[in-house]
Amino acid sequence: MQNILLKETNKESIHMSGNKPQTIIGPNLPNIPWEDKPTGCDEVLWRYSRNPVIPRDLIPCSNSIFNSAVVPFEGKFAGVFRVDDKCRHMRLHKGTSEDGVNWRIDNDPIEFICDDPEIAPFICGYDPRVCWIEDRYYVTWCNAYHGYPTIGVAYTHDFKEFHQLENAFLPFNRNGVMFPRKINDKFAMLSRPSDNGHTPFGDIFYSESPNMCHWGKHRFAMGTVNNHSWQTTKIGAGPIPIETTEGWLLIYHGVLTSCNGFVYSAGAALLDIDKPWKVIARTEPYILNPREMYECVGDVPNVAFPCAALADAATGRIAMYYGAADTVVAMAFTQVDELITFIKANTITHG
Ligand code: BMA
Repeated sequence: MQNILLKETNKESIHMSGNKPQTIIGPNLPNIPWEDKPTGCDEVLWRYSRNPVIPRDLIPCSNSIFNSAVVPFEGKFAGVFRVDDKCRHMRLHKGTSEDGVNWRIDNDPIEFICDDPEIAPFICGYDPRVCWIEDRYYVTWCNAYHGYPTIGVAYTHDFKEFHQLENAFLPFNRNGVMFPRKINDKFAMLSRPSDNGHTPFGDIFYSESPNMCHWGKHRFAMGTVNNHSWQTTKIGAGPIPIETTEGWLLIYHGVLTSCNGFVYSAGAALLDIDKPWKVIARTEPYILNPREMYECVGDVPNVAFPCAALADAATGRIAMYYGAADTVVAMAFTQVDELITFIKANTITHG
């Protein structure tokens, strides 16, 4: 399990960083997947040369495996994976990995332990995120409650038993993404109120909770950008925000509606540490958009949908996981100082 005492180590590594600023406030994770930026690449985020890392047919039942969440676990890695099965039911499966690249995913879906029959029936679940807070891993996902999408919540200590809690919000909502520590003594979550279909709108809101059951103090955080950009139609939080000395680093998805349908790209923002609904800076250009074959061709073409990131405070390395074309899982890398510099240099000044 992660050790929050490591935060102390990282304060040291910030001071000891010499001429390269190291700005992640979090654990040192020297074993996260990594590949140096290819020579000649001028992107702030670069794709893994072995993409996609998880094929659609990794397990017998899978039609596709994508939009999935990965965390450090007991010195290795664990995750919750979106598996659409061959009946096209949307399910959540757990998995483990020694290296964060090669995964063993359970053949059977997670069976959540829930003693409340009002919320226990599992209709479908998708787009999970996993977040370590204090003493356990919290899982959030898009859950169907009476058939309507909302934010499902569960926790696990061991990636064996998953205990389901109350849904965080009323329908309709998607992309519930928790912060990795309490903020102002409250649990904190970003979400994207939506509709019962493919949602042709959507902004990101911030909510807090004293107990992981009752959520309130909802604040508008970030909206779409109405000048025909990659983030014009809707946006949604991606991986768990990464704490840095410059603010919360949030990677998020944005959607453009083309004459051929939605196009999902990714951008990044810096949010205020104590009031994360205040945006410090936010990229006008995308940092990743669908252009490789595995991002453009699949069950839903033209989708790059980030759901997880591993960050090593000592080196500033970030390894991001994203679903590609609603079919496979791919990875991309960046350096925290490079990404923060890019966000500040390319921030939106309008919209
Ligand atoms: C969204 C979600 C995502 C999916 C995306 C593109 O509404 O369903 O899971 O990746 O659409 O199809």
